[in-house]
Amino acid sequence: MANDHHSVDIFSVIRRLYEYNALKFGQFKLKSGIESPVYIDLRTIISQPDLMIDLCHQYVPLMKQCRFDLICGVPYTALTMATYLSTKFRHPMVMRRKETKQHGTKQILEGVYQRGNRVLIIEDLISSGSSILETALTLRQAGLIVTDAIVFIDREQGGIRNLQHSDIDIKVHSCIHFSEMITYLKDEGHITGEKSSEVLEWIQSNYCAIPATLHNQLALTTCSSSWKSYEDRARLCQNPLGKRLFELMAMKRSNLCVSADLTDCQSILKLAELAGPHIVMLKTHVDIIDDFSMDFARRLRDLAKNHNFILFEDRKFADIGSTVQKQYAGGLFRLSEWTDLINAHLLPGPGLIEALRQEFMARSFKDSQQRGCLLISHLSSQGNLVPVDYAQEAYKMAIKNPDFIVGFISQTKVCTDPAFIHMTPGVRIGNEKNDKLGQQYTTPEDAVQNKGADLIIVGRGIISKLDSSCEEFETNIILYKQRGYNAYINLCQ
Ligand code: 5IU
Repeated sequence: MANDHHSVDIFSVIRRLYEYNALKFGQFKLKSGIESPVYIDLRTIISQPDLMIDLCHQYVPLMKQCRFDLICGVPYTALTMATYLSTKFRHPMVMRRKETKQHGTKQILEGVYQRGNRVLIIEDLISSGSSILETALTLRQAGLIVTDAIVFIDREQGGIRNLQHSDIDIKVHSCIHFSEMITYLKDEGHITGEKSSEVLEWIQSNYCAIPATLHNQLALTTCSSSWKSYEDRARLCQNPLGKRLFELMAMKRSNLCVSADLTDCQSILKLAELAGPHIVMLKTHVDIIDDFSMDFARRLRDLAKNHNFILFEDRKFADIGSTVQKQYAGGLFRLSEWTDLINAHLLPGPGLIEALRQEFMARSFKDSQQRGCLLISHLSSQGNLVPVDYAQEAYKMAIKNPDFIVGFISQTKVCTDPAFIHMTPGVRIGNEKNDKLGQQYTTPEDAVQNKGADLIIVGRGIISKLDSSCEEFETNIILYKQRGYNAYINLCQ
């Protein structure tokens, strides 16, 4: 990088930004709908070339700390800054389009680059980090390496930390922090002490998250470049049940779990018999069965053995460890004696997981059956109150217990670790988009390709055909099996 002899104090830039009305104080409605007492609009400075130049030079010392071949400005505001830095210091630039061109080459990335080139992202300010992430995703999809970004102002609303997330891993450098800027404006008498406290308080209590849809896209992007077959994933699994599940999925060419939400034993056994050849898992809710008996459980187990599928009781444990142990091992249902897989909520904390681990160990010692647990990271129902950071906590819990946590019941990707499975309910082919009681449906393709499902869970879409002819039942279940499996295989292309 050429030496930069253009030295201008950053606070003089801040003062001029304030004078030119690029920093505004008052009441502003943001894109998100939230009212903010401050508004930063660096777009206006394209009409103030001297200020633009002085602002751009603030990036230079930080650029010296980064290793890169190319620079890329986040559209639109930072394009001007990136262009100045590119031409002034002879750094080749690439440009990301915000919208794909409808004609010509349909390129989303303009400029000359080679896979493996390192790109430094230039941005004007960061709040959640979403804009930087969007640009980084496009660059990474083109085979470019993104490790660093530089922003002029860090709004201190969580963006820098958001981008440190292990799935994203971008280090963001900032020329100035929002609080430093406000303190300077207060000390110089441009804003009152009262205004400064109000604005600082507002910033502190308005953390900005990266939208789940974008995060999901990220996990899928990372995934598609490292797509693995079920066989490969079986080899990476540390727990025997997860390993067996991936092996079954590869062998049966199926990623289908049927949810046997039926209320009598006879119908469930009929479903297991008919669905058995096409599924890798049958999910039960034993507490909805009117005539449950351990004899039924044994017959179901025999069918699972004959047709080679896993039994999953969707029990959703959510109590303190000692109660969960009793719920799992005892009562009318004695789940530990016949189910392979159960699931649990994280809300009660690690005691619950430890309780299940102890029970699993004790039982496996006696009967050497493989057992596993899924963590609930999301729910498919509309308006559910599962917090956004639940999925991250689920992942943390899973990596602490890879010997018996098989994966997640999820609606978006929790992690890119191929050893953990993502299973997604709320799947149905047809016109139903919901069931009027909160359930939300999507197609097998959407579940696998957009929501990150490795395995789809289908209830009414399949069991509604149980009373139809055997052919009709079979045609329908094969359709689910093929669409779910093909969606996974298509991801590798
Ligand atoms: N199930 C969900 N959503 C969830 C979880 C479990 O639907 O988030 I966790 C269960 C409920 C039902 C099955 O047993 O999956 C879905 O059945 P339908 O495909 O009939 O909606």
